[in-house]
Amino acid sequence: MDIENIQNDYLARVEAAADIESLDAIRVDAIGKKGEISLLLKTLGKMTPEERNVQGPIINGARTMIADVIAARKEALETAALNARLASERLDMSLPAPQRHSGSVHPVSQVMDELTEIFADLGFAVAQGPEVEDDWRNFTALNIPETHPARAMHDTFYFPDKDAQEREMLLRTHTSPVQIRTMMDVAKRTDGKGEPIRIIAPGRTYRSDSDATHTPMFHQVEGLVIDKAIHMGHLKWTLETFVRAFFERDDIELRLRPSYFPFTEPSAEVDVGFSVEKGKRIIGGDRQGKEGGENGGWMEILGSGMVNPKVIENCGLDPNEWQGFAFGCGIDRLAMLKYGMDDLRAFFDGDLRWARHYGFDAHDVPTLSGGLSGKGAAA
Ligand code: 2NM
Repeated sequence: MDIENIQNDYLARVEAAADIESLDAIRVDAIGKKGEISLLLKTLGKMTPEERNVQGPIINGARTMIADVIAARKEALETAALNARLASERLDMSLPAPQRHSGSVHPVSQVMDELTEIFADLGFAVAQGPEVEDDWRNFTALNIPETHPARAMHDTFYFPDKDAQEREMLLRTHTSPVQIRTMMDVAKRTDGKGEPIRIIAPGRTYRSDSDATHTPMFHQVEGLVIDKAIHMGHLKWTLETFVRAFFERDDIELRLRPSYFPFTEPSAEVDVGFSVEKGKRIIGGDRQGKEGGENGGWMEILGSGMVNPKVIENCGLDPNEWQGFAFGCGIDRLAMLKYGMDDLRAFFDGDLRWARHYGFDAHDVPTLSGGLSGKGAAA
């Protein structure tokens, strides 16, 4: 076959090649080691110089031409393949993204953050302490006598063994030992001189109690203000301001009723007024304070009082110089009242459906775990 025909034959096959694989097969057939053109090139050596001068350029020209055409066709096929991929794999950015389950903030954490923020605005710092406490900080320092029912085995989770210093150890039954620690730290740091204190202590507490309204672990927030001339008026204003900020309404009334706690004197239980709207209890509103509970009434939410001078003395401060108020309340109950849950036990069951329903989006308020970054730190 004449070289021009051979060349045209390959050009036609290259033109017809539908993919890279068949193109490569053509390359091997034509200019591969044993390809048709390669074999023709080898015949040059046996030719006379005159013949070689004529055939050399023709055969080499055919080789170059076929190689170029194959390269051009290969590039065209690759471009087409890439375009096909781009078309088929294109992402439609306007399609809705698949639903993702993100975590949510537990109502207890949410309420702790709300409390922290409200009290930070009133100048309170957050204080924390261990959940495993000694009997002295949890009870004795707070003027709770050995015979007090709260000390009995059925209320308190005691550890079977004493600690290295022979102290009776327990799971704290309230966060008051944090206040004790704070006052003792101040007494130590100021060499008994003392200084003003404004703290809240939110956290886990433990009592051996379990029914629809009690879980063995629950959350409390307690507050403590110590200064030279603090009185019950400051207590009432502080709690009123807190309750109105927390429930986000200005028409909430407070009622203080005389009560008794060993660690405060005088002591008061604090009720908030509620109304009934569409069969549901609302904190605040028109009918609050109406006795009976059908259209409104009082609901107890806090305990409080002026810190017993014995407690201040137990912490190493001079009760003739320093006085103040303290209060305590249940965080879980605050969350139920504000966000409408009715079963406390569901708080700690770990059911994700509950967590998704009652949980909150991650937010940006200061968190206890993140610290307060100086905001509202004690004077
Ligand atoms: C309450 C009610 C009344 C309280 C007292 C103290 C301390 F340590 F300062 F004496 N901390 N918390 C207190 C007072 C707690 O909870 C119902």
